[in-house]
Amino acid sequence: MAIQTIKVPDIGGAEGVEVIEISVKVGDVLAEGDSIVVLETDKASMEIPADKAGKIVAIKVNVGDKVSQDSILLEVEAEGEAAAAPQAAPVAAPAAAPVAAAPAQVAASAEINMVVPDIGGAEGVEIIEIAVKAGDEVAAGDSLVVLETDKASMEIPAEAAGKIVSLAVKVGDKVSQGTVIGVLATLGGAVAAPVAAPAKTEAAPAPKAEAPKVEAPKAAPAPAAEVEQTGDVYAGPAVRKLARQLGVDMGKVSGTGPRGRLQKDDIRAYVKPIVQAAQSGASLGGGSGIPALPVIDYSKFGEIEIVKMSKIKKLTAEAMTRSWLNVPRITQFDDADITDLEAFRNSMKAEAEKRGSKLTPLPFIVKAVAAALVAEPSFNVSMHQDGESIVHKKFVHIGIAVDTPNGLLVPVVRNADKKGLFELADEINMLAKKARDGKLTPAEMQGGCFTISSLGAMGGNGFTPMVSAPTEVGILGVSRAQMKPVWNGKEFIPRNMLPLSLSYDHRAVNGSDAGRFMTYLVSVIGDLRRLLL
Ligand code: CAO
Repeated sequence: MAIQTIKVPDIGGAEGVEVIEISVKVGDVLAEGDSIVVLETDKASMEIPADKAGKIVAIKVNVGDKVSQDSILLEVEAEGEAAAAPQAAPVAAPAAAPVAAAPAQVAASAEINMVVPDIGGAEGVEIIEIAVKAGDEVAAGDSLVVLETDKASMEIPAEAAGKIVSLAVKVGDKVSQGTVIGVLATLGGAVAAPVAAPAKTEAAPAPKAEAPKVEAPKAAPAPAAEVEQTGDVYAGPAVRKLARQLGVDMGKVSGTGPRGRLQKDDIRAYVKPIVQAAQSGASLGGGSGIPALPVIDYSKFGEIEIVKMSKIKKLTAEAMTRSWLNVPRITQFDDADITDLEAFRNSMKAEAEKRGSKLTPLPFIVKAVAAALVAEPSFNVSMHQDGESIVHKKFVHIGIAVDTPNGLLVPVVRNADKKGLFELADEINMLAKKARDGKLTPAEMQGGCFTISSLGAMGGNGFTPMVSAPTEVGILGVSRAQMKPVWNGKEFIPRNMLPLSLSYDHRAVNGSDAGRFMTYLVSVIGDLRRLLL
């Protein structure tokens, strides 16, 4: 495969033009016409498209470099003979280099027809934006309409100052050189710009078949500030097109390019959270107005590997973000004294083993939580989607967070308040095994009223679990029990203390409800005889 260079085409004689953006990287496979760099004079920006297809093997310029016609930009490994037309065909024309307009037709009444100037021979070019309306006063050079081919967008400026009398076109119309855009009443009847110039000039020779890759062919040597902006937006044609395709109001997007120029990634970053929020179906609120996170290229800092997340991890990430953004969450901490519970559990171990059960502290905690949900029903609710009502549940189904190789799953123990300790232990073990084997059914993960997330086997003093919204309003985090000195009024005595963290949705649950729930829970765990009361 031959290595070929891509050079700066004819940019209308402009010299030492700054490279403000490099849109590609080594290894990218270019198609002909793909934007590779953006150049900028003090008056205009120009996207330089590839005139050859191929894989980029070297980039010969850096942002900030100054280039002129024939400066080498890239080296590509061209695909076969696919190299495109020779350099003679320019793809960029500087706004500073005037492309003379078709002659304006001066009416005796000082009203002139505003017409589409020479647009490089392109025919049937779509109007994508109309920047003025009848009655507007314009200065010479003000943008009237924006045209777009599939490769370039062009602003058509007013060639004289005056008042727009009428418009003859609308968005979506197809126009060519000479098409009348509307009628302009010129100031004092004078047409500011010379109009007799031929359709083409040396400075902007006609490009190949398509329209020139310019941001604004000028009908007259007008000030080119508008070239880079429509309204307050500073963006190239490819970015404008993407924004239009996605229905994005570019004025709402912050540009991260040089001098605030909008880039495609800015548009994507703006759209992504909106789409994600819409897809997540979050109905109890929304994440609008949340600024997008910047896109970071970590390979700049060292070697990296990108691994796709499992389906479960992706769903968990979505659920966590939903919860984080929608639920005003509070977490309350306390320690439960499990000295007696542990003594009882150890005394039951042999019996448990005999019947094939594994009795960890967890079934005791499930039993205590079930009792707390009955005693303090303020936690056994969901926020109604109308945002004004609370759904009270007359059943006690408890979710158990299970860590699996593919991510977090939460199977649900149904009617936990009506089950004995061995039954709970067996069911938790069965569900945890099914979760790890990837055999849980959707029904086994639905209907939970409250979740317990136990990291007790792993360690830690406490954590702030996330409420599973919208179905639940509370979740209990269980950390590792340890012996601590506890003051009994006379002396410090060693007690086995279990750290608990209770997170709750403060829309549904008040701090006093949470305080009562936690106090009850701690008292039951501390003395299981309370379950009999
Ligand atoms: N303090 C001290 N020891 C504890 C404990 C605690 N709070 N909880 C459990 N242990 C002990 C158990 O008694 C057991 O020891 P023995 O074998 O000597 O009895 C050991 O730790 C291992 O317990 P286990 O993990 O096998 O069983 P479990 O009933 O405690 O938990 C399950 C079951 C499924 C909840 C757990 O395996 C699991 O997956 N936990 C992770 C949950 C999770 O990821 N939560 C985070 C969600 S948010 O990201």
